[in-house]
Amino acid sequence: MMKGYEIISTLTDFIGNNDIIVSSNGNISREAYHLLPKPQVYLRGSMGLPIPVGLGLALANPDKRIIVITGDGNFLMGLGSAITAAFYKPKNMKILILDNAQYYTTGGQKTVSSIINYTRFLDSLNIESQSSKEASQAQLELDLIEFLNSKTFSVLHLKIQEDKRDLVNIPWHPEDITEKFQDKFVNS
Ligand SMILES: Cc1ncc(C[n+]2csc(CCOP(=O)(O)OP(=O)(O)O)c2C)c(N)n1
Repeated sequence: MMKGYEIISTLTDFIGNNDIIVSSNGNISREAYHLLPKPQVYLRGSMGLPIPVGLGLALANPDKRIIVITGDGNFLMGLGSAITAAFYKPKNMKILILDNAQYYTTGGQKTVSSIINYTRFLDSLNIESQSSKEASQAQLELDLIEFLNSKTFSVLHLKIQEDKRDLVNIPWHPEDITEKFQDKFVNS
């Protein structure tokens, strides 16, 4: 299994100025802050928000591609919003689930993600999706290309290994993040 940061780092090769990345709070936002071009929408504090925030951005900005990176804990906490997103299916919205089956950020407590058959669950919502466990680097690149270039709302679910990287927290307050994001994407 790959590690979350290897996947986020690979993603950097496939994104451009037209993309807005929304990352879930905790470790994933820290990785996104360290690895992706700045600024992006790094959620801090509350869990469960990456899909609702991503959905709002996708519906309001049809000319931009919105890529949500979410941990499985965040995905489960905001599950209702995943179903709302599946209802609206904005074609410019892509959801990458990094599933380590734990709340890594707060000490590795187990989530209940392992009970979900993601392929069947996402199929039942008529979502274009891929789910994988043992991706090689080459396979990951192919999966990311297909996921990002898909002409429709799509989800990529990847089982990952925990990170064990000690990253410092994002040095920007939420207000700074909003301001920098607006400067880049709204006022330009
Ligand atoms: C509403 C809420 N509950 C609990 C927390 C504490 N908390 C912060 S990050 C996190 C874990 C997030 O898990 P996941 O999305 O799976 O990402 P991972 O940490 O595994 O990368 C928890 C429990 C919080 N910030 N907000």
